[in-house]
Amino acid sequence: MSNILLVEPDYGSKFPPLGLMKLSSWHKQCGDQVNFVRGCDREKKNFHWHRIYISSLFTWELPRTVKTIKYYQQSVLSSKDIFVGGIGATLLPDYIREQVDCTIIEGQIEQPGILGPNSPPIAEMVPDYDLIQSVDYSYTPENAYFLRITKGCVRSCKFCAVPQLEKEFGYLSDIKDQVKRTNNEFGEKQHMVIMDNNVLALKDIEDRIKDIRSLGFERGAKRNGRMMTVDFNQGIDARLIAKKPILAKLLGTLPLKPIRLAFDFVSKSMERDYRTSIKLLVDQGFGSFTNYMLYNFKDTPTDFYYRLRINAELNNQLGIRVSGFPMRYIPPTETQRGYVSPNWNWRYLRGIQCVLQATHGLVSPRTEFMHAAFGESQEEFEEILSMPDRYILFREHFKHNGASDGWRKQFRMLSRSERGDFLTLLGTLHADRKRKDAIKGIKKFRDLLEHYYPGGNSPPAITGAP
Ligand code: B12
Repeated sequence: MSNILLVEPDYGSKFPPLGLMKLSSWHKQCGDQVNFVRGCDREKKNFHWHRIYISSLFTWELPRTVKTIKYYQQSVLSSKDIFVGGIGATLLPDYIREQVDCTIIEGQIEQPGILGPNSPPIAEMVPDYDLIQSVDYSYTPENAYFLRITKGCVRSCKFCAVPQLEKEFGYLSDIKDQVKRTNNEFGEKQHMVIMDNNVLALKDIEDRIKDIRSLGFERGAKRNGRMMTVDFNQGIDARLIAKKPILAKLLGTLPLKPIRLAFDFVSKSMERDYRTSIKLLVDQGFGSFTNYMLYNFKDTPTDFYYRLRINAELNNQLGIRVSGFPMRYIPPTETQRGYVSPNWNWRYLRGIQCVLQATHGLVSPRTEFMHAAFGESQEEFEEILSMPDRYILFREHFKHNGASDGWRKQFRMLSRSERGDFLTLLGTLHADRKRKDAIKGIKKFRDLLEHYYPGGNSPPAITGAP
């Protein structure tokens, strides 16, 4: 019997660490003693472990992941007994390798023998849902199956890491089998989260949807008096639905909540397909959408505002709720969150983050709220994003005491090119460690800067804003 420690670095994680949960199932089957912890834990560090597994997720959390690996270095006989895997480790293994000695497992564990002579294909294991009960951290949604039917994607969007992570699109595993095995070991669950990258591209999707229904997840189904739901969490491909309207009909047989599409860029065909697929889904009785909207990639602020307007228009036209879920692009090569694409500037990105802070990341489907949050015109949109954080976050308060009106007056006196210079200056100052000194030397824009850095000082940081 071996003593096994599974560690999820203490970054924010919505979903449970499924990779570790699968590893747990395997080790428990082997009769090993399995422990799970989040982050750096002194008690666990002081113990001797035969093996430690450390997961990784987003690349911008790799610095914290490396710190965690270093923390547990003395808790194993050899640093090679620390196994590190998951998405971050697959995308940027060298970042880890250059800083700390450990065994890095890149990619999916679909073959036997990867973790030792008799190790099984971990990807096929049922996650150990009991594992996460041992920590005082809430993963959401609770009481859900976390499933994958396919791997990879038929598209190769330049902004997406999936082509690197899962090279070929294909069938992964039988959902009925996954659910049955989970039920046998952990009991039935109320909800289903399906994490496929692009499930609708499956040729036999009709049969797979039938599988979901056969597991009791039919439109309107209840369990213990409560609605059962299915969430295709990564969104479904509007372009495929527009091309094959039967897909909307099939989806209409499932209890989808929320229903997620993506509107990631502006092009004539994308806009047409997006509108068409929403209409097709509305015909199936769906009235509430949460749609991913990528920004800070190749798009411009104008494109972004245009997409917000289309959502507002669809709300009004069809009497539905289309909430936008903006997703800020961060290249898969980045280990920090600060990336600013050439078409954007730091202030605008920060402005969007501030607007979204109050709404848990969602853009309200109601036109009047959308207008209040992001402005009634492109010009107003850009003006709102240019404002100091405090004026965006506490708009009513600063409007009331006149501070934001004072700012607006000064800002509107700038020419278009001066505004560009000013926004660039704000980005530079944000990154400047000796900001206070730098501000002292600035003459132009002096009064306006006072709103952002009163007396050269930074107002208290706004959590969540990069
Ligand atoms: C589910 C998911 C989410 C969930 C949350 C996940 C979580 N745990 O909290 C939600 C929907 C909230 C989400 C949000 C976002 N996500 Co996301 N998400 C995913 C998705 C679909 C799956 C990740 C996952 O949980 N996999 C579960 C594990 C079991 O699967 P696996 O990694 O395949 O596991 C295998 C191996 O990796 C390995 N393994 C796994 N763990 C371990 C551990 C050890 C020790 C070992 C040895 C092996 C091992 O073995 C497993 C079996 O083979 C991936 C895309 C993908 N296809 O992977 C994107 C992905 C990770 N997300 C991504 C992004 C960009 C985002 C967002 C930033 C989107 C946005 N712009 O707002 C947000 C960020 C949220 C935040 N906190 O800041 C990018 C990350 C790129 C990057 N630079 O890191 C990805 C890769 C998607 C993409 N299209 O590019 N996401």
